[in-house]
Amino acid sequence: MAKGTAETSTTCPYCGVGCGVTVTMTDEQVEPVCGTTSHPANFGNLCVKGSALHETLDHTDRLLYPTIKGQRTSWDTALNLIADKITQVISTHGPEAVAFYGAGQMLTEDYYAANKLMKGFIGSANMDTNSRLCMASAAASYKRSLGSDTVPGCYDDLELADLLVLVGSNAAWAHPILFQRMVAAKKNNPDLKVVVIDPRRTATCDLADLHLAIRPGTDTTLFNALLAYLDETGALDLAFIEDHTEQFAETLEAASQAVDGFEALAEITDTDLDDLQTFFEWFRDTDRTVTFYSQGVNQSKDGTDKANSIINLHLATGRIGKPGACPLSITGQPNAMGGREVGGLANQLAAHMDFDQADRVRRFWNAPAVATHAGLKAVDLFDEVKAGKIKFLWIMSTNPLVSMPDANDVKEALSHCELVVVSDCMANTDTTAMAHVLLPAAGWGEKNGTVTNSERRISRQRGFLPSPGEAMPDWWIISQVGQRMGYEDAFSWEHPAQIFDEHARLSAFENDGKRDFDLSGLVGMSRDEYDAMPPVQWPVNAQWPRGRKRFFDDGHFYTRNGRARFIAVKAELPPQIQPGHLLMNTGRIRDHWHTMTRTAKSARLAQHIAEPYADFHPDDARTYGIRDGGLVRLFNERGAIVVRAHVASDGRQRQGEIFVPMHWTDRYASLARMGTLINKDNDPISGQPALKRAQVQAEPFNVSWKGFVLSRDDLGPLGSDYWVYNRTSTCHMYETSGNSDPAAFATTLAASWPEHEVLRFSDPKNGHVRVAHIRDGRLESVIFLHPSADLSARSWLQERFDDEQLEFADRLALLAGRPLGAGADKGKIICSCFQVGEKTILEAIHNGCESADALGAALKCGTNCGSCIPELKGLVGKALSKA
Ligand SMILES: Nc1nc2c(c(=O)[nH]1)N[C@H]1C(S)=C(S)[C@@H](COP(=O)(O)OP(=O)(O)OC[C@H]3O[C@@H](n4cnc5c(=O)[nH]c(N)nc54)[C@H](O)[C@@H]3O)O[C@H]1N2
Ligand SMILES: Nc1nc2c(c(=O)[nH]1)N[C@H]1C(S)=C(S)[C@@H](COP(=O)(O)OP(=O)(O)OC[C@H]3O[C@@H](n4cnc5c(=O)[nH]c(N)nc54)[C@H](O)[C@@H]3O)O[C@H]1N2
Ligand code: SF4
Ligand SMILES: [Mo]
Repeated sequence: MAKGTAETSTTCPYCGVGCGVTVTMTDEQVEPVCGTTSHPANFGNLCVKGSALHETLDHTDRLLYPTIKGQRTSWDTALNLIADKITQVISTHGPEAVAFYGAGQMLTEDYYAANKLMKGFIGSANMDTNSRLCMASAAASYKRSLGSDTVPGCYDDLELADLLVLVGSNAAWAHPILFQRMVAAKKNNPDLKVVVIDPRRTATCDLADLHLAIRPGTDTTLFNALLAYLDETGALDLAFIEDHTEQFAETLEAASQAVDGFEALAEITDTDLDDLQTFFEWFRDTDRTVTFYSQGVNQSKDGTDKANSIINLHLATGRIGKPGACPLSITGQPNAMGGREVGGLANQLAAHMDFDQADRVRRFWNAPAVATHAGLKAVDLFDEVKAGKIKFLWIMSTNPLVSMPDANDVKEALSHCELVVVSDCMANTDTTAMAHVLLPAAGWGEKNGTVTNSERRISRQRGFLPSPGEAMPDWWIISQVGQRMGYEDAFSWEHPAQIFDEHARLSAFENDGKRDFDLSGLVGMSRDEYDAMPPVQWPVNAQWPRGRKRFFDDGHFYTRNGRARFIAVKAELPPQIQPGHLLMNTGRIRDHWHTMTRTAKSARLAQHIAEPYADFHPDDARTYGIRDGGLVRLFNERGAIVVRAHVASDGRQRQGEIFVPMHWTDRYASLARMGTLINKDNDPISGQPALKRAQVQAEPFNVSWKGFVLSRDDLGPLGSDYWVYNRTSTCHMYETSGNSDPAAFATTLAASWPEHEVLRFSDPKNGHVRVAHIRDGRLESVIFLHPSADLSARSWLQERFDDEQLEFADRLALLAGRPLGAGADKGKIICSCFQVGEKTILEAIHNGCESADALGAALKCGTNCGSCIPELKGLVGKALSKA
């Protein structure tokens, strides 16, 4: 290592794959991060979000100091205010009037502290988390069936399987490193078949031998029919059913009533009969089957049943806990699993214990008021806030004004609460705007602790940077409040290692093999041992000192009688779509993370998809008069958004349905919080909202001009009818459109620019405006507006923000937007890692690079993280079919 260089191994803060990341600091500079070769989740690979981590660490927009009603204050004042308010609310209204709302992005130690304070010392279980929106149904289904919230398998199973069934998962974009492992597995094992079950044809389908583009919500019917088919064709593992399970007969009976034959099934699921038959045969004939599922399953009104219908299939065939055979629900957030372990959800207590074990937890914590019954789940929790019953609400590490269903109602709810506290790293999220007290949290790279990934693997997050301003780790903030409420002993930790130790001891407390979650083997680690702790899959105990890959291979389950339970699930038909409405499906894109507070900082990530959009089937676009690339207004009785319309002429979108990404907020777009359109329907068992479903109407959003604004400074909300904010590597960039007079809009934006610093081109008759602001020879801003011209080429203008002094020729060219002479534009960036644009790629295809590999060899695109390979293949396919 070079002089002044330090290396830290830590874990990626994004998705539940939980990749190891190695960070090198050279003279206090963070070098581009790499994957940790020895980490068993990723073996050195990183996806595009992971590899852009170092680009998100600057302090722009960071929340630096505690504030009360917008005024800076000291930690002491803020913490005392919170402790006093909680104490007062408890004494006047009881503990049920206090609530916490956390996230699967808190570290286990943070989460443990918050859960202990609420469920042990405040005395209610009103601590819920955004995991309610994410994997509550998966957790509920495991508990119903296996007796515990235990993920049976591991990532290696993906490589050992002969059949991978991906249900409601767009792993290519949402779990890219696991997707790459699947891609590699298929290369190594030509017999491996991949089936994708998703109403949309996503990038994940690139790997599919079979894609079932089912009618949304018909999964349970499909899996019930499959169970009946397995029975009819003699494919059940009768010995396993007999020895290790119960309730099979009634479950099969219910499943058999699902549909009558393939034709009926094809009709209900709106899929091809032959495809269904193929899928059923493959499932019947393949012992090594992994069913990998995510939000298309969980975020449904019947999410728990859907998940159980999958688990039923695996129990019926004995395909659980065996190499290459298991149901594998995949978690989204880096520490969704850790949240489940500490009891972050309102219906759990701690360390996989339920409220019937409250006494055990009380004795361990020596706590005065351990909650004895479940608290409010997210949707109900915010309803109670709105009803004025919750007087104190503390939101940590999540942005519910964007991510909750009926997001405008959540906004209104917060305005009814006596005290809203928000802990976040960022100052200006949609949710921080509603807080009375803001607490600056230390972010990734600044804090220490652990996270657990989708295969139960606990990994260390290690800090390598100081926190800016007065930001502090969440566990510290929470324990300070605990101390100030009078519980000095219970919250006296000085380091997360002590919290982890307590967490491990609680998991071991009076366990004796009765509970799946057991970290007894990690009790009593020294600080050094904690710091050096390698990634390990729980449980870690005397029987499994190095962790356990798979559960249930021994046929033992954590139900009272040790048998797994089949769950009879009745498939409900999806609701009728009202005439004139479209079914809105929502989800993720490749390069943004949730509400974008971190990924929007990386210019590279912003390029892949720069605007909020809706994918339309061409027939629907025609019906509603929507043009590809035009703006569309989506609305219903709850809200409205305006996004870019993409007309999917490649068959990726089913008719009558649209897809809208979840990411854009009021910070990044004029009107794009799609959560405002979704109602509060949720699963009766898990309480997980049906976030994949809303009925909306669509109409063109007509504008008379469009254009862009580039600026050295962040201009905040732009004030035009439509705008979207993006960072570029040199400046801030707004896409904008409007109906008002474009010249007047430009004049308002330029109001503060001294006239002698302004270059102007204006053709008011044609609505054509170009303005540039140059100060001391440096470019400060440009505004380009036009009713119709294609203003997409702008990379040259962006580069000018890097010039200390504009060249004379460039000044002349400024309002042309391109250098005098030619200057090629790369087009839309497809490969973020190597900044390879669509135009460059199409040109290379034209010149004979007719596969993703050939493109990689010529342009390097797709050769680092590989996330863009499906798109490269798509471009090749499209170009070749055109030719
Ligand atoms: N790039 C990126 N990656 C992420 C995240 C991110 O924000 N950005 N977030 C992380 C988090 S927290 C999560 S939870 C995961 C989510 O990961 P995924 O669940 O894979 O992602 P989504 O895009 O939410 O939804 C997956 C698919 O469900 C499909 N679907 C909708 N309705 C149905 C249905 O009725 N049946 C079936 N079978 N499918 C349906 C959708 O069309 C969609 O393609 O991603 C994680 N990874
Ligand atoms: N319609 C629709 N809605 C959805 C979904 C969907 O598919 N469709 N998906 C749902 C799912 S699965 C999820 S997981 C949620 C995600 O939704 P959210 O949790 O609301 O989204 P994030 O942007 O991840 O919010 C995390 C916040 O925590 C802050 N933060 C980051 N690190 C820290 C830290 O260490 N400490 C503290 N205190 N703050 C920190 C970030 O700046 C950010 O403001 O959205 C849900 N909502
Ligand atoms: S797949 Fe990408 S986002 Fe997910 S943990 Fe790995 S590097 Fe991070
Ligand atoms: Mo999630």
